[in-house]
Amino acid sequence: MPTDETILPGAENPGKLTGLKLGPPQQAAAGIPGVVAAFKQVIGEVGLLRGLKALGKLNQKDGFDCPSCAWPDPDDERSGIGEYCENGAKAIAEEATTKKIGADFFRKNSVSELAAMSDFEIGRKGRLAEPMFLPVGGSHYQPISWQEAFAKIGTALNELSSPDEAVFYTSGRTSNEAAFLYQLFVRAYGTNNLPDCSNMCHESSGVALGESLGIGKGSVKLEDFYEAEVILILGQNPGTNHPRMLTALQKAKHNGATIISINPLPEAGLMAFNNPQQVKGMLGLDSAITDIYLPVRINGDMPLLQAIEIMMLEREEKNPGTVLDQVFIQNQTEGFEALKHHLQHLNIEDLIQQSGIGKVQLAETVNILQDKKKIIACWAMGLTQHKNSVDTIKELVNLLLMKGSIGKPGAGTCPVRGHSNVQGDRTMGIYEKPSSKFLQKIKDRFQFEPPASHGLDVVECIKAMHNEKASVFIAMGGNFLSATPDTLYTAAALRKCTLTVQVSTKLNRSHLVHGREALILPCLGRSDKDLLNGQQQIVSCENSMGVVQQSKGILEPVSDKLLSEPVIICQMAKATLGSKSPVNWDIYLKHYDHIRNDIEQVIPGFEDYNERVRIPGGFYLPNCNREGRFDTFDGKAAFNIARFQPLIKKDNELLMMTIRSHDQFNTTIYGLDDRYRGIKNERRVILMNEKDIMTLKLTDGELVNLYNHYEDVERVAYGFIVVSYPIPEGCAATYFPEANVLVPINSVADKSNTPTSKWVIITVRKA
Ligand SMILES: Nc1nc2c(c(=O)[nH]1)N[C@H]1C(S)=C(S)[C@@H](COP(=O)(O)OP(=O)(O)OC[C@H]3O[C@@H](n4cnc5c(=O)[nH]c(N)nc54)[C@H](O)[C@@H]3O)O[C@H]1N2
Ligand SMILES: Nc1nc2c(c(=O)[nH]1)N[C@H]1C(S)=C(S)[C@@H](COP(=O)(O)OP(=O)(O)OC[C@H]3O[C@@H](n4cnc5c(=O)[nH]c(N)nc54)[C@H](O)[C@@H]3O)O[C@H]1N2
Ligand SMILES: [Mo]
Repeated sequence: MPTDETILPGAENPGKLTGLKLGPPQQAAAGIPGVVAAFKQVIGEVGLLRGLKALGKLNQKDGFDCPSCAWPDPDDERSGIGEYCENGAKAIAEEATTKKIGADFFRKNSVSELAAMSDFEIGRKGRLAEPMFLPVGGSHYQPISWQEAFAKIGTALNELSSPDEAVFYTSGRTSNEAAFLYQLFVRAYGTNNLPDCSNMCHESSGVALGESLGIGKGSVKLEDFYEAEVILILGQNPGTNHPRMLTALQKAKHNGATIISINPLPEAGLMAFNNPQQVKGMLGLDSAITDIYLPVRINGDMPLLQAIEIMMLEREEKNPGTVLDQVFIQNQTEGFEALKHHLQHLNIEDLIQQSGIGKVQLAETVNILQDKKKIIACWAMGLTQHKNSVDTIKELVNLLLMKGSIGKPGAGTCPVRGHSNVQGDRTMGIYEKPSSKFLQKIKDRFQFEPPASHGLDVVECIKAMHNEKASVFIAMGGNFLSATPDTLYTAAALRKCTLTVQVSTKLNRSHLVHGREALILPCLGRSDKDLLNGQQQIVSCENSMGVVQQSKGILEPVSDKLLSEPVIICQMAKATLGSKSPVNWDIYLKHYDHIRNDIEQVIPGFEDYNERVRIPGGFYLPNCNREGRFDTFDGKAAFNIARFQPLIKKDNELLMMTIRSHDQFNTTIYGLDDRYRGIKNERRVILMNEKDIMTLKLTDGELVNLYNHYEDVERVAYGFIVVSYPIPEGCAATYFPEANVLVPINSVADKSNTPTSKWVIITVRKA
């Protein structure tokens, strides 16, 4: 029988390779194979009737918000064929499955037996069906009543010598209503320890945009795509992670936009797209998406952007007023002269070399950009998870500002969010560093003094648990153990806790790597019907473009023992705060309209929330950039000066990025294929350039171990198969979460503290 010590937490079992099959990477995304794959999965897991019912309401105005990514829905008409994508359908198959696990399942399967299974196997077990408790030293989870579970949480929290010894994690699927209540409970209890998945995701974007443009969110609307002249896509794989974005790109292109993709990998969806909702796509005829593909080195984006800027400055000098928007620069920005001076003293040859892009392609890119005024920049994790991410994103902002491409139609910033309500959770106050303005609003409305000192983010809270400064861990969704860096370190941190509590829909590894006592609290998902006192409730979410709209689940829950997240939070709060609670939780337990009434009083932009959330399609939140303003301290957009620090690594070292396959949603593994990249039936692979494979005296298909030695600690990921792939020399790619063991806890982005999941130095040795 395997024991906890022999299991590598968070990783697919390295002893169990699943049998790699390789094909050529695909040239185009989606089309019929995508639809077939999605349908098979939904019908298999959910059943025909329930499956069709769910898909029919997915992303419709009277339906529920897709629990997959945060890409917006069209404001006007929504497709009758279905306003969803292959991977949205897979998310539904995962959530709406009729399989369930309860007391019986946990009696038959010990924690260590479950921990020996792969993430893929664990995910297939079904929906969590009743609250479960693991006592001190217990080998099996046992059933527990909701009342007892809440009492245990209340007791554990009240026994701490300070509220700061507890941490409250949130993943980005939590609705606005649940998120608002959660932060309210946590602050009424007395701490700002509210780490969330954002800390590992778009935090670098929030910091960079907030400092340079005065708002941490993107500025574009979907319609802007249809007016843009150029769309830059950096560090993003929309074909897999935001498939409906391809429809927008296709339309943008049809309207004349040029699309420039900047990515170490030639991702299928970026290259071409078979739109399954158009006859042409059904017939398998693709539309090319990318006009210029720049195969940048990992983290070569900043030098690339600087080289582009230098060339634009030179062309502007030669023909003043033809390349840059001088009026905009003059009136709306500060710091341009300093930036110009800085760029003129950089060596463009060095920058080009560090970016990995050839001069011809660079010139071609500048030729396109030089006379364009309406540019959209889209980006995701390929820009946010490096040491210098905040500066790279500010460099991208520099480019947009030089062109006056912010605050007008067809132009602006588009950080493409991940989780479907990650942006809304932040708006609701899930943030470890709340502003004093926000806290004052809480105080005004609820008449208590919320804690003012900053709380812990994800990395800080892992360290606090490791150092025994925090000992109760509560998670509103997510899979903390597998999503976070340095898996063994994080596992040790969680195991030191006195109590770990997971509010979850599905079993995951964070239930199996736990504190001395552990609770699993099963909740309703987005697609489940939420009845309160006989009345069906709605919740709401904010998408990547700041639209807030309602979401109404429609499926019968698989078990009558599930509670909604808002109800679970109210009950936790009541059990913890008791009669001294400054907040009346019972009123929220009557109807969620009461939650929205209070959100309206605390958070700007939510006037008449209950009315407006019921308007089909929802409403836009205010956005200063979109309105042509910059809410910085002086009202101007700021150019930023950054000096790129080239990576110093040894000849035998590679720079590794950890990425998503086509068959996963973060730590949820839908299947073992990465269809677009031609990799099938195996996740323990490392993609390498063929020259590196030769130089390191390895062979394609060989079994290797991966090592990282940051700060002299050896981290090992065992049992990966070498796959020769078109990736720049010196770079490598593995899948998240298998390779998270290698991401050092102390390797974080400056200013945002985001783990550098796409910037890990490794060595590769034969296994
Ligand atoms: N189906 C599905 N949808 C999802 C998710 C999922 O797991 N599955 N996850 C959701 C979440 S939470 C998020 S945050 C998003 C993630 O969406 P993405 O950011 O698209 O996801 P990643 O796989 O992390 O891909 C990053 C991309 O960046 C590239 N890249 C890596 N390093 C660099 C670099 O240094 N420079 C440049 N220019 N490119 C680089 C990689 O080659 C890859 O194409 O997707 C969301 N949607
Ligand atoms: N190495 C590496 N690490 C990364 C990344 C990377 O690119 N590389 N990406 C990072 C990013 S961008 C992100 S966002 C994080 C993701 O981190 P998390 O958000 O913590 O992880 P998920 O895998 O999305 O969480 C999945 C679990 O959420 C639960 N769940 C699903 N739906 C619901 C719901 O409606 N309610 C509740 N309560 N629970 C639900 C299920 O039990 C499921 O097992 O990972 C980060 N980690
Ligand atoms: Mo994310």
